[in-house]
Amino acid sequence: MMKKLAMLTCAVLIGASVAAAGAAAPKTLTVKMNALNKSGENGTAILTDTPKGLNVVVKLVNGAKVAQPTHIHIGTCGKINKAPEYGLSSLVMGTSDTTVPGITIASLLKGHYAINVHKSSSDLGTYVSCGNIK
Ligand SMILES: [Cu+2]
Repeated sequence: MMKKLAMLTCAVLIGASVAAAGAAAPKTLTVKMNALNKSGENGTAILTDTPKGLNVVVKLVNGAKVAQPTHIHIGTCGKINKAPEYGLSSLVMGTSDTTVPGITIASLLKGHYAINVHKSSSDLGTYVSCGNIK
């Protein structure tokens, strides 16, 4: 009798943990970054949910020595809202690592957002790389 109850409890616990894993949003998301305006700055942005917020690591080839302002904007690369929604650390030599508090992969996937890299702080109007968060 006791043995049967223990086995039943075990089965219920396994079932519960499988259900929880299935319902959870993805913990990481890779965004493909595409070069714009002949910059050659292709690469990825890897998004990871952390207890402190959304960690965004951007890695592009052909990066510049000057800081390249990088943000999450509302919209898509084809039709982007010019005002930055969330600031990321500027790219230097193609690399940037930022944790943005208060947002998650799931919250961004509810709308349309894109990661956008600008040529330099003195030439914000020229976009050098962009990736849609989807
Ligand atoms: Cu921007």
